[in-house]
Amino acid sequence: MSDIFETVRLTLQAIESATPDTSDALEQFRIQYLGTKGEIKALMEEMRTIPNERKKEFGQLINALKQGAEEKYQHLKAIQDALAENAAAAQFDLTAPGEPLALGSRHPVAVTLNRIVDIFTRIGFSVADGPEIEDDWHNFTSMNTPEDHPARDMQDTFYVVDAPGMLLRTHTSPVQARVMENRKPPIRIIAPGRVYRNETISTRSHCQFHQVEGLYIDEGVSFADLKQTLLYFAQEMFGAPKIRLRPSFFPFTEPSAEMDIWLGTDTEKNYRLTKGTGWLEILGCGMVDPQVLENCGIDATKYSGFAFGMGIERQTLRLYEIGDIRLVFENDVRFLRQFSAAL
Ligand code: 2NL
Repeated sequence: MSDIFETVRLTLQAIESATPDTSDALEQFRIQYLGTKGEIKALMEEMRTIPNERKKEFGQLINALKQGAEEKYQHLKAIQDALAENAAAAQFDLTAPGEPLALGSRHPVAVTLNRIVDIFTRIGFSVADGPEIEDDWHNFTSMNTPEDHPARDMQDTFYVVDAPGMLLRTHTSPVQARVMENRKPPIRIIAPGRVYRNETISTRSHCQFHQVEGLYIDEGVSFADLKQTLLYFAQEMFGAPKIRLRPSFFPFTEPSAEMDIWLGTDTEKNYRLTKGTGWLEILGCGMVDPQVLENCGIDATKYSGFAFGMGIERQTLRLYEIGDIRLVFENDVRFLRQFSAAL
């Protein structure tokens, strides 16, 4: 009986004087005193041999023992963990060279866009932008698109369900409409950006494209200015020696034309691309319809202007001889990486 109390006292002393200063020793300490087969557990099991009048005293001693062992263990464990962490940190070589960062590359559509912007800014055009969610006026009505025009069809245009009359712009003309409303000529701008078409032909077809439109309004701007400006563009962009303008129709220009560049038929590729004609269609253009000028608050008796528009993806395919437009939308890095040298 007194032996067991003596054992508790000795165990308490042993715990107090223990100095487990390595992680192995500390683990040993834990197993010896706090483990499921440890000394404290064994002492607790002696409870049934203690006479009732001393059970309380014994219980308190055992609790003190258990608490003392646990506190010592937790305290030393915290110190050892902190030391281990410091040791790991000390091994970190601050002078070692860093992990190489993989550099991304510009998307080929962005490269194409930058080139177009570059060419036009060199001859005095500045870049304008505007909202991608537009109203009917700036996207259609101001641009002379009649109420029953097929482009307004739900099949072709994304309308905002909760906002009647609002839509995703189908071209960047509304950017130019806004500039005309807010500025006086001379106006010489290009408007690059995202445009949206509801392509219901296939669920896999893309609904977002990029476009650049250009606008030049001043006193006495003529079709000759249009022709020379676009010839300069064709030369700079594609190295094309000459252009051809074919009559066409757009609701916002009169007269209107499609511009082809001369590729020739001397290579098999050119022959295929131009269907044997040597000419490749690049963009649409024309003299801004006087009604469009008036719609946007510009005096059509005093001013005239030309405008043009082109899809950028198409120019990208041309520039890099990419065979399938889906490649430029999929953004597979194995494809994109090939343009890392481009600007
Ligand atoms: C095409 C043809 C074109 C325009 C866009 C325009 C803009 C204003 C006034 C008049 Cl503000 N016209 N833009 C003119 C002719 C053609 O785009 O095939 N685009 C992909």
